[in-house]
Amino acid sequence: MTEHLTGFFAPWLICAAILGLHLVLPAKGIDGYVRNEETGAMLRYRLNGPVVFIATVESGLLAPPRRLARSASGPSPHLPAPTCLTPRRTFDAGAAKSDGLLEFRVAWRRGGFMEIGDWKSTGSVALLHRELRQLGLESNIAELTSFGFTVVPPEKVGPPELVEEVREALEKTMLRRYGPDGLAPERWADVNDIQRFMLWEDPVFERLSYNPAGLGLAQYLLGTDCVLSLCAAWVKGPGEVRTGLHGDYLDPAINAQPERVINCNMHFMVTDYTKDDGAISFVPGSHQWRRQITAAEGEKWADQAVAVEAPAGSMVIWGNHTWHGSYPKKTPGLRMTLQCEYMRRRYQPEEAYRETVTQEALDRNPVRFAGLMDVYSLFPFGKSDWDLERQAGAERGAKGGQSINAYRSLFDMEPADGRTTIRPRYDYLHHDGKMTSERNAERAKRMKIGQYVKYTRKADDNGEEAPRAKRS
Ligand SMILES: O=C(O)CCC(=O)C(=O)O
Ligand SMILES: [Fe+2]
Repeated sequence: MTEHLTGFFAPWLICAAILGLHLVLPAKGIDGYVRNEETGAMLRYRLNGPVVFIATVESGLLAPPRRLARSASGPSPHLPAPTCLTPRRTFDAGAAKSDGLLEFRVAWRRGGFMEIGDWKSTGSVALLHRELRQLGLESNIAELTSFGFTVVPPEKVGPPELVEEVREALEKTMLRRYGPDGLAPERWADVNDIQRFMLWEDPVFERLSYNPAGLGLAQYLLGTDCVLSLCAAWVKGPGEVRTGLHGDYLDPAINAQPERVINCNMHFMVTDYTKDDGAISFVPGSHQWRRQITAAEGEKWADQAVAVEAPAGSMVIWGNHTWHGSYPKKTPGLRMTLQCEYMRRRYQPEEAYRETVTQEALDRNPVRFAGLMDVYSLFPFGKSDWDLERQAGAERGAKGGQSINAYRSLFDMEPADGRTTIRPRYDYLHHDGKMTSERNAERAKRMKIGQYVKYTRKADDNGEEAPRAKRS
C-alpha cells in the first residue's frame, strides 16, 4: 500500500521539485509581453530552463542512463553502445525490498521492463539476459522459443564493414584452397559445398565466433559455458542443388531427442539472401517435435519451408531440433555463408580446436575464446586422473560453469594476452602409483585446503562446475 501511495505521489513530488529548482536557481530576467495594468510597465520573466534541465538530470530526478555491463571491460568495438538504461539500484528477488519511488522511476524509464538483478538462483542466465536486452535481442529469444529459429539484423551484429571483411577473407581462402579458379562460376555451377575448418584461415573468423549477438543467443540455448564445435563456410552456385530438410542433432542414433538443445548453429550471411538466391529455409515450430525428419516429410515440406530473406551481415540462429534446408540458387553469382556451430560442454566437437589452437591465438582473442576452444576441460582422464589445479586457476569464461560467478561478459573484448594458456601435453598413459583418494588428499594439501569436500565448495563459489566427491 505504501508503495502504491508513493508511486502515485512521486510524479507530483518530482514536478514540485522541478518547480523549486526554477525558483531557486539563478535566472536571466527579461521583459515579457504582458503589461502591468496599474503601472503600465512590462512584466518581467525569469528564464533558467537549461540550468534547471541540467540540475534535474544531475540530481537523478529522471534516473539518468547508466550502462548495465558491470563486468564488461567495455562494449564490443563493433557494436553501438548499449542503449538501454539501468536504475540506480537493483532489486534482489530474495530480499524483495524496494521503494515505490524507485520502482516508479524504473518502470517509467525502461518502458515497463522488469529490472533484472544479480539473481544467483538463475545461475548465469540473469547476467546473460541483461546483456541480450542491452543488445536489443529479447525478441530473438522469443522467436527461438516460438519458432525454433531467429534472424538478427546486420546493425545488431556489427559495423557495415564487417560483412566486407568476412567476404574478402572467405574469397581469399577459396583462392588459397583451390587456386586461381577458386571462385570461377564453372566450379560452382550446381554446387553447394561446405568448407571445413575455417577458423584459422583468418582472424576475422575467430572474431565472429564470439560476436556478442551470435554467441549470446547460442549461450541462451546451450549455457554460458558452451564450446565451439565447428566453423565452416557454405558456398553455393546457380543450379538445382539444394540442402534437403534435416535437423542438426549431433547424435544420429536416436529418434526421440531430449528437450534440451545440445548444439546450435549461427549462419553469418556473407551475401544477400532471398529465396531465389538459394536462402536457408526452416519449418517453423518443428523444434517442438524433437525428432529427425523422415524422407516423406522432407519431400512434403521441401517447397513449403520458410526462406530466410535478409541482407548480407544478418545472422540466423537455430537449435538442433529445428528442421531446415536451403533452396536452389536461381540467380547468378555465389551464395556465401560463414557458420559457427556451438555445443554444450561434454560433447565432442566436430573440428579439432583444442588440438590446434596456438598460444598466439589465445593471446590475441578475449578470455572467452579459450572457453570456446575448451582448453581447460577436465576431460579426458588419464591414468593419473584430472588436472584440477589448472582448472581452479583458470579465468571465468575460459573454464566450465554456469553459476553467476562463472559468467564472462559478452562485451569483454580485451585480448587475453597471457591470461589463458594452451592445454599442457598430458601423459595419459602414466600412472603415478597413487590411489585417487590419496592423490586428492595431497592435492588439497598443496592447494592449502583442509578437505577435498571444502575444495569442491570453493570451486563452486568460483563458478566452476564443482567436481563431486563421489567422482574422486
Ligand atoms: O545453408 C545450407 O544450405 C544448409 C546449412 C545447414 O544445413 C547447416 O548449416 O546446418
Ligand atoms: Fe543443417
